[in-house]
Amino acid sequence: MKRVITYGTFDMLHYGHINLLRRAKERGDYLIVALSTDEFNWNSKQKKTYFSFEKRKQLLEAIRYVDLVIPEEGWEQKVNDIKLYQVDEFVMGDDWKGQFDYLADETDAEVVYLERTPEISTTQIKRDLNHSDLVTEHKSEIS
Ligand code: C2G
Repeated sequence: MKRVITYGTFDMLHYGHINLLRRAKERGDYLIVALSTDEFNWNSKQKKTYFSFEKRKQLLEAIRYVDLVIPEEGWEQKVNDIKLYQVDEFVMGDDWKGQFDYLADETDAEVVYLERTPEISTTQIKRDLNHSDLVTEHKSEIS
């Protein structure tokens, strides 16, 4: 059984995340997602998530490609996770290309970067929603 792991915040789940998870699962038989906790997001990634860890975990567990969700509490847990869960392949979107190559030296896992899905991101969704509010407000003012 080939075991794959990937890491992320997965806030406001969108098709870019799903494309990543689908392709990660296609590379093996069992996919583990290490989901960033609220504390890790805030303290280490300066990310304030829209959904809490529990809600983001619930969403990920509903995805057919995902077999197990574990917490990501820090940058340094990856080597231990790979050993503990006997992971064969570590997968990330290629916005992280090169950042995790050290894992191939420190573990038996392969490191694979998959192409990001263009145009979509949680930040973009928030930006678009804010802009649409402004436009709506503006229209209501002039109508
Ligand atoms: N992703 C993607 N295409 C997008 C958006 C995201 O392929 N349009 C991928 C990212 O490359 C990442 C995964 O989806 O592999 C999760 O993205 P984020 O939730 O933004 O995760 P990130 O904040 O990059 O956290 O230790 C690693 C970090 O936890 C990664």
